[in-house]
Amino acid sequence: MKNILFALLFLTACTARPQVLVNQLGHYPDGEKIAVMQGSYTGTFRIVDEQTGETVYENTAGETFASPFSGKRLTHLDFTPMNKPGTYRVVTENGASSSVFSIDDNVLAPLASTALNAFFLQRSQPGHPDTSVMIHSSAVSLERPEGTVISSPGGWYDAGDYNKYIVNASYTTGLVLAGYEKYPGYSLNDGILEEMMYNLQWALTMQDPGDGGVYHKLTTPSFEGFVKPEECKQQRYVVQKSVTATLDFAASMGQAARICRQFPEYSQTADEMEKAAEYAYQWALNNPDALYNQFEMNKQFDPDVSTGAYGDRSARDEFFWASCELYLTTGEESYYEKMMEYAPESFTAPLWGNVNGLGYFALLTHGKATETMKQHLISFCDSIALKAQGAPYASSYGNSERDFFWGCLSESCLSNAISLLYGYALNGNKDYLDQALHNMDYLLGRNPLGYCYVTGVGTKSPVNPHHRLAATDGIPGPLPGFLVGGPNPAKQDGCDYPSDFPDECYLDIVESYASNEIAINWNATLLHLAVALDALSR
Ligand code: 9MR
Ligand code: 9MR
Repeated sequence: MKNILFALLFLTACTARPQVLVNQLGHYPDGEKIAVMQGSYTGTFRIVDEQTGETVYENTAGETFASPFSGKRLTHLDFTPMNKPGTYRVVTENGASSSVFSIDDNVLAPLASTALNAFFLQRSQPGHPDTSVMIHSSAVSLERPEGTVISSPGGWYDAGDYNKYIVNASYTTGLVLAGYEKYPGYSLNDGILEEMMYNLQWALTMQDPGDGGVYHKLTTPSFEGFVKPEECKQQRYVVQKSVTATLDFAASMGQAARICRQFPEYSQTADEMEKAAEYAYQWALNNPDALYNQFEMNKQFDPDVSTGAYGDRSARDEFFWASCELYLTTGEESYYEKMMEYAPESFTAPLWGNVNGLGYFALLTHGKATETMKQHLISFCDSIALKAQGAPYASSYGNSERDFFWGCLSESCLSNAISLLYGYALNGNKDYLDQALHNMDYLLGRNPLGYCYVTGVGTKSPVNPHHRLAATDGIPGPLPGFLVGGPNPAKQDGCDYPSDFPDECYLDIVESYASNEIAINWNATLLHLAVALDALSR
């Protein structure tokens, strides 16, 4: 009894103690290294070697800041000069301590590997052969009347659900292969290309051979329950050809064709992809207004479809991205003209619903960006870098309410970081690289909840993501290597969140699809950024 009491007292003491928040993977030897201690603190801190127990670095605490949301105080502990490889912990005079982390030349390499492997794990399963998929009434053509059965096997599931969506899939392969082209020779590149090709092969089956248009998605009418793939019973359909899906397809196929062209064993595939891309682009030119609007579609066609919409109100950015990729692949003037016609007014970090950034990336990598486009990117990077000043969690991300929404960790935190690295390649401003690393630090643990938001990575990471594959595989715990959506004050899932602060609206329960789902596009940003930082920091 006495022992139990003591243990209880000890536990209470532990939980009451302030935490030192760190990137739970760690840092590159030459990078900036900042830990964030909860509370105001003016004492000293030490870096303790986990193996020997020796203190290898000591310094006094830095500045204290306040969270713009909760008002909580946070103190920076900067140990940038400590650059000896090893495993360490941050310990303060008053007994606070961090989790263990590394300083290592390859510190993000395992993250890149696990993020890539996640795509393999996300491949559609034998329970979904997709060899008898029906043409939905919204997708009929002369050669393919309603109820025609087509085969569309393979590819990854989109996310926590089992459907396959062209807009998001094309964005995903496009962003990952942008990294492939930008960091040639990276150790994982062969595996990356192979995995992206796996999904692109599926995407090819989503093109209507009769006219070049691309079905928006392959889906059940409504989401399946949390059941295993082989227990799913609903008919699967391909739904309405849309201009956004068709252009995203054209862009990513055009890009993949260019990459495949370098390998003799892929030369036939390259031909096939280039042809498919140009055919799709032609369809888009003839159907510029075929936007996907699920609500309107359901008024006209049956059965109603209520799964992920990936809808859009404009295809300008898709026209831009596709024109960029096809110009680079074919060299044809007509694509150049369209690219200039659709060139945006400013740079925005890429996300599934706005793919302008992918056009910039392609042009930059191939030395074809205009001076205006370069200026757009640099002003974007400068505006991001500015946000890091006085940031409580020492990152440009996470200081504004607008930073928190469905999928924000990918679509803001990581997408901004990736964009900063294109800026870094352009003008060599080291602050951009530092800020990209700081966003990664935020993602991997230096944040209000102390979560490392990637499954299977770090000391405290999500274990109950909204992920049907993981939840029904009979094995406790998540599948590894997946980034979750992250804090989202909109709480569309109606779950009972313990906090209303935007940066704390995160819940590690299966039901929380608005904060704890996984998705291929989110993993694309994780993989691209991990590869980029690893390639640049060695
Ligand atoms: O599981 C679905 C997830 O993949 C979607 O992102 C989310 C929003 O569209 O919807 C989830 O499905 C939920 C449905 O929308 C409402 N009923 C509960 C479902 C989750 O079990
Ligand atoms: O990532 C999508 C996010 O931007 C939207 O706000 C959200 C609601 O429409 O849908 C997200 O995408 C989901 C898709 O619709 C269905 N599969 C799961 C995706 C991730 O939650």
